[in-house]
Amino acid sequence: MRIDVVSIFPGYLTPLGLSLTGRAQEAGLLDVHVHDLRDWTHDRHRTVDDTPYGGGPGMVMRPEPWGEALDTVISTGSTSGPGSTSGPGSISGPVLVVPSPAGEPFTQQLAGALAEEPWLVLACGRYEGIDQRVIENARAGTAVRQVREISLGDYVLNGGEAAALVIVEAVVRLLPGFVGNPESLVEESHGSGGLLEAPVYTKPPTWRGLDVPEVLLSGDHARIALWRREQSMRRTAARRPDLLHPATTLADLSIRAARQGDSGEVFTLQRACWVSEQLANPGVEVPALTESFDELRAWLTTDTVLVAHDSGRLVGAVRGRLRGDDVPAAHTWDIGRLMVAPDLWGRGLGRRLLERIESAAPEQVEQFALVTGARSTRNLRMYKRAGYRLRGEIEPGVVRLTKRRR
Ligand code: 6GU
Repeated sequence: MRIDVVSIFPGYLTPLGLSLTGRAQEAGLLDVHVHDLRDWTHDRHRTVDDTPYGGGPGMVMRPEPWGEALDTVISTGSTSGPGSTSGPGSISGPVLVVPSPAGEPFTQQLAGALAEEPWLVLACGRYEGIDQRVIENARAGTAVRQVREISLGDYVLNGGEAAALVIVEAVVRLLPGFVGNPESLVEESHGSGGLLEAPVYTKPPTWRGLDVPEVLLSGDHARIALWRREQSMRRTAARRPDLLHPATTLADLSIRAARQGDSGEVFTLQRACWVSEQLANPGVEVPALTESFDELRAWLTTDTVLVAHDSGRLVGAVRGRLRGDDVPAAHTWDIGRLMVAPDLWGRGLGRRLLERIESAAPEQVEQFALVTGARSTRNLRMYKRAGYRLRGEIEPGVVRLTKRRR
């Protein structure tokens, strides 16, 4: 693999000659070239930055030195490095990596993808960043295969150099033939398992009064594997619960008419949703919490009920009907039991279900009506945004809202 790094602090990248990356270079697996961006300036002060258009703090890196630097680095690498030895018909040119706090998250998966590339060019920005046209221009042309703006995490560094060191180290250790024991790659945190590693110990068995866990000295490999698995789960649950329950993107969302077989899940979801409703509205009777399973099954099949699924899980539901305790006439569509799994609140699913149940109303319907707790502020905000107007209290702590059908 060839790696070019462009920076105004080339000295910052000297560690690339040490340790793992140093050995990879000696082994001929890696060919690193560090360039000083100021070599492509033409004024006496070797200026690389200027004030931002539109105002604001800090300085922005000017596009001209970057454009010239990348042109030269890429054309030189194409005629001398492994980039030029890539087989006929393969797409040549490097992947341009731009470390930036505004980039896509750097993950083990992305490191693995970059490790498959024959050539990376890293452009280290300083100050507030590089003029965006440098990235746009690289994306628009054919000199680079791909441009990836990459962030290490949710914090701000002063420049891309430290990030470039991190990215190079994570990538280079994945190069084929690099780590002596390939198994040590598979087992690692964020490797295939997706869990944090169990704690590790070595000799002596007792140190400052602390013993190595007995199981690790037992020689019982099945027990050891089980113990490590359990430790991994505990650590992950405590420190990185997000790894156990990856955020649902709602990318796989589907909404359909409810069936009798959905009643168990709707019943459970309803309990989960209306507990917080009850807590927000003390003293108000919440029928959705007290009704029996049989009562739910009754309306699930007679009324118009829609259910939302994401990745096979029931995550939302809503009910529409023409009769209702507070519905004055048959031209009113009574909407109720709008529920969304609490871990998915704030992603617009309630609004989508509301729109779907509105359009499911029969033709004669002229207005939509619903009720909610007077103190259910998130519900009220959502209904108001959706065009509903408050019609007053129908009983203490319970308000009615309506909206004309358009
Ligand atoms: Cl890649 N660059 C900078 N400047 N700050 C960062 C970062 C990168 N990742 C997190 N913070």
